[in-house]
Amino acid sequence: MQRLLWGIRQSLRAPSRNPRSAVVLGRLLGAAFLITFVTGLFSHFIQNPLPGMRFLTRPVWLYQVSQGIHITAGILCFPLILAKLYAVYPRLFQTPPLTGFRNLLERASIALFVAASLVEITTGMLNTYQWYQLFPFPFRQTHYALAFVVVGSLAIHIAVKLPIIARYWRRRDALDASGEVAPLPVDLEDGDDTAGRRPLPAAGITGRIFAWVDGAPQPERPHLARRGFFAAVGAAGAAVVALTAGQSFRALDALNVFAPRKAGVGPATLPVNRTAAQAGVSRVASAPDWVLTVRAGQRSRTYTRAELAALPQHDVDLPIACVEGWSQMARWRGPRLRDLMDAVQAPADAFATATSLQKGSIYAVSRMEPEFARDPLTLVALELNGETLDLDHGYPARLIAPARPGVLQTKWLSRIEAT
Ligand SMILES: Nc1nc2c(c(=O)[nH]1)N[C@H]1C(S)=C(S)[C@@H](COP(=O)(O)O)O[C@H]1N2
Ligand SMILES: [Mo]
Repeated sequence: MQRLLWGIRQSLRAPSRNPRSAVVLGRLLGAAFLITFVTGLFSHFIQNPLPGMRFLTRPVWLYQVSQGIHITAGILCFPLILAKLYAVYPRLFQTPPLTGFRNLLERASIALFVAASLVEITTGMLNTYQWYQLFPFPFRQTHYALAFVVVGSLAIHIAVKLPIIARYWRRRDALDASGEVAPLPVDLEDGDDTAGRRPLPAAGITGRIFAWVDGAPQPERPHLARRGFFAAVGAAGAAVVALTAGQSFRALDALNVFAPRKAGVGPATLPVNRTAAQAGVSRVASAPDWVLTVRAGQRSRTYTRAELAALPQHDVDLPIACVEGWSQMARWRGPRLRDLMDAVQAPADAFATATSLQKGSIYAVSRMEPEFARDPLTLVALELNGETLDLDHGYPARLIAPARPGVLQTKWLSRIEAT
């Protein structure tokens, strides 16, 4: 039994577990969380704008890059958070388990932070594979709400740990003359409440167990050195990023092993997110009597596909940039939305609400701010990469606009209303 405890202590005392490692990892993790939070808010508000919100329409790849960063930084959180937990988890077994109010706050906020962030990144990751069915709650609302729990508990955690963070922030303060990480000063130990005092002895059986653990022999030689630890974390981080980021960043496409979609695979070489069959529109979307209705107040017009094709046609290069992280540039051709809006004399500051033939899906309607509706690059697309739009890409006609998320690029259009 003493041997077993000795083994536990040995592994808990790895030199990579020290306040400096915790601070360095914390900084990286903090940066990754901040980046995912900010890009996440952008994605949230462009899909659910508050009244009066306006958005940039250039660069056309703004959403593509922002969401690519969101997913990539989110994936990077996995190795970072595991490393951070590895570096600090012996703290779970501190003796005694609570030393005061500050310590209670610290432990509660870290418990909440760890739990919320693991759920956040795991469901986010599953969502990129479209495995929404795996959890019994709506993804979008949960992901959004949890983000605030994560950021809030992180803020408390940082506030409580600030003295330690400051003490170990700079390398030259963190290491002593021999290059070793300086031991945590007694007054910075978890739970400042006990500073300068002996911790209260824990009572009863738990107290005896803790005393026994404390009395176990100390390890003589470290296990895993600090350098090796950071090299391993760096390699794991680089690997998960390199093996998935290709879905968002073309330069890494060849390495895109794990990400769910491959560039260039699909009709007209563009991946499909939801097929016509999955959306239940195959029959209505291929009906010969299809028309697009465009309305502004009392004025309305209908267009057959041939009539749309007879309007002035424009070619634009715009990406499909899915919230799930994959994206791809494509060439689209069709009439401008603003020409259709003008034909029914829609006011210049009108929003455009596009409705799909698809029924009962949140993707079936997309509301567009005037800056997108009036943009010369916003088309009712009839062709993709030089071919008639495939049924799975939204035939007979779909919306395509710059700097917007894929979910708002509505396929199988039925109506466009100026609102
Ligand atoms: N009507 C409708 N439009 C839709 C969708 C949908 O499910 N239904 N999916 C959206 C999503 S999530 C994306 S990423 C893009 C993908 O376009 P693509 O399938 O042509 O690549 O279409 C969008 N348009
Ligand atoms: Mo999407």
